[in-house]
Amino acid sequence: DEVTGKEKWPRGEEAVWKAGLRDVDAEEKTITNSIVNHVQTSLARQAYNLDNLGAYQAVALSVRDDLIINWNETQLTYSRKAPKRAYYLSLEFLMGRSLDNSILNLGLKDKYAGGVDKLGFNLEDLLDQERDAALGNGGLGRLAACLLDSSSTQELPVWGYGLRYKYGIFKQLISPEGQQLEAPDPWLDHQNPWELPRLDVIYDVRFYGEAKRSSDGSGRAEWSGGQEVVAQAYDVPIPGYHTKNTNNLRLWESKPKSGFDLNSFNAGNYEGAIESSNSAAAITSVLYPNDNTSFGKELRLKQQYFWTAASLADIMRRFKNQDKPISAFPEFIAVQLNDTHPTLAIPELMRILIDEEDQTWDKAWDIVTNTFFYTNHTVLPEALEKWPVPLLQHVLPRHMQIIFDINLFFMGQVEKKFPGDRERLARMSLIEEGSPQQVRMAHLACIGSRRVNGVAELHSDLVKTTILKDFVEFYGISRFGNVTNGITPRRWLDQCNPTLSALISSTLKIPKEVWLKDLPKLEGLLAHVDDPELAKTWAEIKQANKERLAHWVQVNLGLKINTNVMYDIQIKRLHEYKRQTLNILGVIHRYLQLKALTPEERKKTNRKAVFFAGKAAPGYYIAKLTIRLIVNVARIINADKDTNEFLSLYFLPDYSVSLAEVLIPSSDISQHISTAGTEASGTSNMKFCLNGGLLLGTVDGANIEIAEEVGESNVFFFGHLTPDVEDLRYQHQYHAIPIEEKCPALANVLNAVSGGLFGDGGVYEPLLNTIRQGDHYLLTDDFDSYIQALAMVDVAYLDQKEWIKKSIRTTAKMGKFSTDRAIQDYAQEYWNIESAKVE
Ligand code: 9GP
Repeated sequence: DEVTGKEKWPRGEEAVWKAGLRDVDAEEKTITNSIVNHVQTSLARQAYNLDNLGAYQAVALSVRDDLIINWNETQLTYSRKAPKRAYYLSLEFLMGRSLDNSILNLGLKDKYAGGVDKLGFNLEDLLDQERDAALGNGGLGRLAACLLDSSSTQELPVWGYGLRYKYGIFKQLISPEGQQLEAPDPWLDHQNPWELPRLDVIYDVRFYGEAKRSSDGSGRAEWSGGQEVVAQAYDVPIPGYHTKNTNNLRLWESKPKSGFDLNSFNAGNYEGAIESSNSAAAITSVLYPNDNTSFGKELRLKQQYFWTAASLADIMRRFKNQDKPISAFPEFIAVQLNDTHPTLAIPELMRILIDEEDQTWDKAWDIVTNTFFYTNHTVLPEALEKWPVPLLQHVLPRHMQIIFDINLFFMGQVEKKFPGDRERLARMSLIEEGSPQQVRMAHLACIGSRRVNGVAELHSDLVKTTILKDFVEFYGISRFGNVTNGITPRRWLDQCNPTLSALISSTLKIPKEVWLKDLPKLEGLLAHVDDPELAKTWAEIKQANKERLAHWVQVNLGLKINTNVMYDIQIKRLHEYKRQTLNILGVIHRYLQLKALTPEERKKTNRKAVFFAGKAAPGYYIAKLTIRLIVNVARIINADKDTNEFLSLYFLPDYSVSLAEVLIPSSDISQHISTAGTEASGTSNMKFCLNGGLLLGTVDGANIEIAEEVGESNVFFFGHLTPDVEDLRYQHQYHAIPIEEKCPALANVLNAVSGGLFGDGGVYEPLLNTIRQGDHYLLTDDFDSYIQALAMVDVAYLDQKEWIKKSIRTTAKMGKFSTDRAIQDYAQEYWNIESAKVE
């Protein structure tokens, strides 16, 4: 990807080269030619036995050709203009499918549909052949993918760096008893047309061994021995929307440095011979399936170092090609740390600068602290990463030395500013005392970065007043900021809900190519809220989207769902703080109430279908038990002839980006009901609202900013507020009130479950006990107001006219939540980079 800008036409005849270049603004004929060509050559197949999978592959390869051309021009432009660049380091990129997104962004969807049709295939069927690239757990990984889409769309010189896991997030199966089972996701089995292997972009990465400090007083050290593995790059082109700019996502794969050990092989020790190659390959073999929790596993630490070391080596090589003094590094490079996962990049850059580039400690530290930026995505204690000192010392001996040194300097500065404040020193230290001692990665990320941000206003305030409070007092407030998350409206409106997108264009009288890049333009819909024609079509589209979901469920699960009811959806990782438990207990409460009504009374109630989807971390017992409860409640109430017309319940297995694209446009109401102060932002809340679904939620994360935009009368809020939480938890500990007294409605529901109404006598006790004892997530405090909020939703929904108006108003006010805005915030307020348009 390097061009110096000085080169002449390299070799041969320019005219011949140019005549051979493919026209990216392809005509349908060019498209069919290209598809047929790929069928014949790349796939070595023939038209008469081509199935949908083969046709998908040929189409994908043809689209990839277009992407590669734009990718090349983009890299050429960036090399020639040499602007400051930003690198987004994320251990997760939850990309989902690429074909539909690529042809939409290229503006070629109609032409591809036409071309595919002429070849006897249906484009929608081919789109369905693609496997999701599921290299992430949830919101954090999907945010990274949305930000990349926006970086290309905004023509900003940004690259992503991540890992090419052989197995993405596990496939979720549900056993007949309702247990979550996990199966591997071998997503690369069908070849991945969206990546380009770079056999020549490789770096050695070392682990273990010995670090010897030099005795010459330079502060340098030599790190040798141990294990060396190779990082090889795979590039994934990221097309922008209606622009040639196509950024790069570079994913690393681990490989053995020297095939296998020939000596062992010759000695007949075949297993020993491949051992080292296995252990090298293991590094990028699987994504850790934990969301918002950290486990101190050695392999995870190796993943983190492998990826940061390869990425920094690559960034350094590109920088050095520019022939600039090393001190200019931060003028040309900004590196964003997505959560603490890439924090080892801080000591790694120190190591490179001191041990390899001969910089003094002070100069190196100056470069480092002007290069990195850190985004915090959670204040949950169980998610804040800490690595045991002995483990770090063993795996990365040189980095442990550097971390100790950083801490020594830092503690000196703190002592100077707050003399004698030993408690403060202990709180702020990079090293947490205990056995073993642990390295606090959030502290390292904070002191090694130029700026730190949270992902929604409330969350950024919490970062400043809780986990990093001492650091605000030390550095001053200006180091800390907020960038409220966003979503890309291309995937999360135009692609997943094309009819709504078309209706918006015709209502606004603005082509989608304009408003999809300038989302605040949606506000123009407000002028049409009272238009009965718009309301009618708006409602018809929602209805059609419910039918699309019902069709999906029928085909995939063999269940028939009523489409003439309200759709109430909660889709996200299973986690106690996200309170799927509150939702399912609310469903049971509703069921018990319906049972108690006469048939006549029931007819007056609002009918609804409740949907859940989401994965639980394989080791997260309580979360898995919640899934089991949902599945078994669904079994009972869907079979109850008294009530199933009024209330039905579905747990859709194996939640994914692609399933979200079907679920989100169908929702009337979606639930975002975390305990106040626990959900940093949430992003599916934005997706639902953009598609005209209303929000039922707590005053938490980005829900607050959504309500600020759409107006509180258009959202349904309930529950205690963040400042109450600490007191309530204290009361649970020391002044607990029996649940029967505190919240009889909830006690009644718990008794129904305990009593075996949903079978499985006794299995749910550990889950119910989390509420009866301690109730850390405040279900007993919020249940009554939750039920009231659900009742308000029912009342509001019965007035369909007003409901549709709320829905239009909600979509109209979602302009703020585009990742185009978020990436520009990062570009301007943090990285100081400018766009570099590919002409
Ligand atoms: O839990 C947060 C979620 O609220 C947020 O929307 C997402 C993207 O910023 O990050 C999640 N955090 C993590 O997954 C772990 O820090």
